Amino acid sequence: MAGEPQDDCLFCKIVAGHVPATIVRETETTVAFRDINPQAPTHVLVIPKAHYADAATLATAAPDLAADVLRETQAVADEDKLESYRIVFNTGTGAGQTVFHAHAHVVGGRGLQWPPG
Ligand code: D5M
Repeated sequence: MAGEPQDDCLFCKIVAGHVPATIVRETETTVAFRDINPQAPTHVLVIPKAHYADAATLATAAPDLAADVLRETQAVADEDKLESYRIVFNTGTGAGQTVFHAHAHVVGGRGLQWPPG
């Protein structure tokens, strides 16, 4: 069911504390942790604690929670004192989504090219 923890979801396991992560921020509804394969000096993932497969599902089913995630991306950028940064929601395998629990990548701390690959 949407929002319920999924036994086979890596990020639900991080939320539950069953898989370790370098957590940088936590709120009642969200967790932010460092990406295991960082693409920039700051590369943090912000996730809702509740399970939604991707950003589109999250935004439709739980818009207030989607807003919480966005607010936390800002907080991460502020904490790392990023003047410029990128927020990415890979959505679908063709766009590079590999973990099907909605997550925002906060990427910064170096110059970023546009368009992305
Ligand atoms: O992003 C999924 C991201 O999740 C990818 O950048 C690697 C990261 N990842 C995978 N496993 C872990 C753990 N255990 N800790 C932290 N980060 C992790 P996507 O947009 O789905 O490709």
